[in-house]
Amino acid sequence: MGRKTILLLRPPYEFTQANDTSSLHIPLGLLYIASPLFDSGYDVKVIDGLLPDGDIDTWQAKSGSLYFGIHWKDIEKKINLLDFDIAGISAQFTLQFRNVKILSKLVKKIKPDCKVVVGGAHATVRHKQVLKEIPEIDFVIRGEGERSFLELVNRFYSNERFDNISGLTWRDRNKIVENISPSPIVDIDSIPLPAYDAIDIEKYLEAMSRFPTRTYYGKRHGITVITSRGCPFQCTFCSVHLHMGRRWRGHSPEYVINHIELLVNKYNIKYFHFEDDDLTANPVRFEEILDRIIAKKMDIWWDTPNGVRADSFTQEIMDKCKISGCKFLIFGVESGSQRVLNSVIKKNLKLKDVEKACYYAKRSGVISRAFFIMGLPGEKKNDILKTVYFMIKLALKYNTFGGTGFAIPLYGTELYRISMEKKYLSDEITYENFAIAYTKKGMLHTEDFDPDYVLRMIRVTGRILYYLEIVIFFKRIFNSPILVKYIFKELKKGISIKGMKRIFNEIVFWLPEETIGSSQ
Ligand code: B12
Ligand code: SF4
Repeated sequence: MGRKTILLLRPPYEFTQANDTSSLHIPLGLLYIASPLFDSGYDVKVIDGLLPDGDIDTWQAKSGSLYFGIHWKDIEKKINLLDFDIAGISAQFTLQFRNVKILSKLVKKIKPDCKVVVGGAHATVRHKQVLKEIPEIDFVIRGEGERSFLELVNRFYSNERFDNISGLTWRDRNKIVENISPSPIVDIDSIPLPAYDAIDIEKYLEAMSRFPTRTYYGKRHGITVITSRGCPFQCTFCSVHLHMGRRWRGHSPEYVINHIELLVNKYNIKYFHFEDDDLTANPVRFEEILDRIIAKKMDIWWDTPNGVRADSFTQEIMDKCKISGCKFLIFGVESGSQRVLNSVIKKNLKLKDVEKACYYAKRSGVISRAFFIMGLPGEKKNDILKTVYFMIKLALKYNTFGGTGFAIPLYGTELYRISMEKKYLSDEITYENFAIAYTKKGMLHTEDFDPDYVLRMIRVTGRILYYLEIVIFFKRIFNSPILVKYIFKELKKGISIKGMKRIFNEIVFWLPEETIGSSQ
């Protein structure tokens, strides 16, 4: 008997009225679950709907929806070529869940006897609803999938029952059965590295140079690397504990360095987005990772687009961030009101520590930014104003520019519970409303504010910060003949609007360190 093939899939990306930018990234969760399967003798095929195949990358489906990635009919052709009994689909985002539904139906239409398994952040939280709503889905795996998916596959092929696979919710004839909760994988170094060979990384890198990715102006293409899982904090708006747990588990520095070296040596990737839930939870481990990157002269770039806690930095660690190739740090600050941080969000973060971290960053020449949220139940207008002032202060004093998002009641969070109980939702949670809430206008109103007020405050803050950036731009140019020369050189080459934007960013955020200054 030949090797059994397990098919892993991710749907293409559906644009919404509110969200019209695509983002291309490798299907990391699927690569993690693929590794133990390969190690146990299965063959794994990945069909990633997000990776454009051929010339067409954006297309309109019959439903009228606009998509980025591979057309449904081409996904169908690809599935048709494979012989498999089990298909695993990633359901990471609530926003994209209706495409998981379409994909599950497509898989079952082509292969009615196969088993469809879904996993990921959204599926974990909505496991029972997912099975109720979509008869084509047979199993949901909650939480980390490396062990339970392999267990499920093994049992399927040896005709065993699924009763005691932890973290599994499944259809036992007509009943939906919820097995015991998954326990987090404690020794995470025992998890094999993601099976990068299951995809054509070259193709991703090539496509990334044509489409927006998180890498700054395309000099090096970055990919996500996760060095730890879980977060012990209890921020009310956050959902990561629901699938990654509150118990923090870090890979050893050896494991992390091996991982990075594999990506550098085998795939020539030299830019890494560390997107852990809590990268710096153990500052000693974090510092050791930086020490090793420096000692090995790895010549990599890295950043933290997902946000890091500001209270775990010292000047020494910050200097090491700079030397080891940090391109920018984003601090998850959320509010400029200490009251909100303490008793509304429960973030357990002090604003004075945020300022310290921004100060260290400025002194070390590390670009720093910050995430903020507005429109949280319990926040007063006065708190929102404090956030605006704090954002301006960070920009002026430390060159730390903040971005603000609306409070989003993700399923399963404390914020969701409060919003439902107190009827703070302005709109039903539908696909479109969720998408709008991410980018256009929040969906929460309380006794203290409505979505219009929050939108106004976010816009005003954005505008103030925008003008501050322009001021910084000219201040830097006037203070630096090197920059004037640099701009002239670029202009001589004949520069496009895109190129001008790039130079603007370089000057405000990146170049050259000596103009950043080091006094408070
Ligand atoms: C990196 C990241 C991104 C990156 C890239 C994603 C990627 N590479 O896959 C980008 C920038 C694209 C992104 C965008 C967004 N993100 Co994001 N992102 C993350 C982040 C920080 C890490 C994801 C990751 O790579 N984890 C590492 C792997 C190992 O974990 P994993 O993918 O969860 O996979 C494991 C399990 O879930 C499971 N599993 C996963 N798939 C499958 C499939 C099967 C069959 C099985 C059995 C198991 C299984 O097994 C895997 C191994 O253990 C997570 C936070 C988190 N902790 O998950 C948020 C997270 C997934 N994002 C989130 C959100 C909300 C967004 C945005 C909507 C944000 C925004 N403001 O626009 C957008 C949505 C984009 C879209 N497509 O619509 C939420 C999702 C919550 C939800 N219910 O929707 C998360 C959980 C963070 C949060 N706020 O709580 N994100
Ligand atoms: S610190 Fe970050 S990951 Fe941890 S609970 Fe708060 S928002 Fe979530």
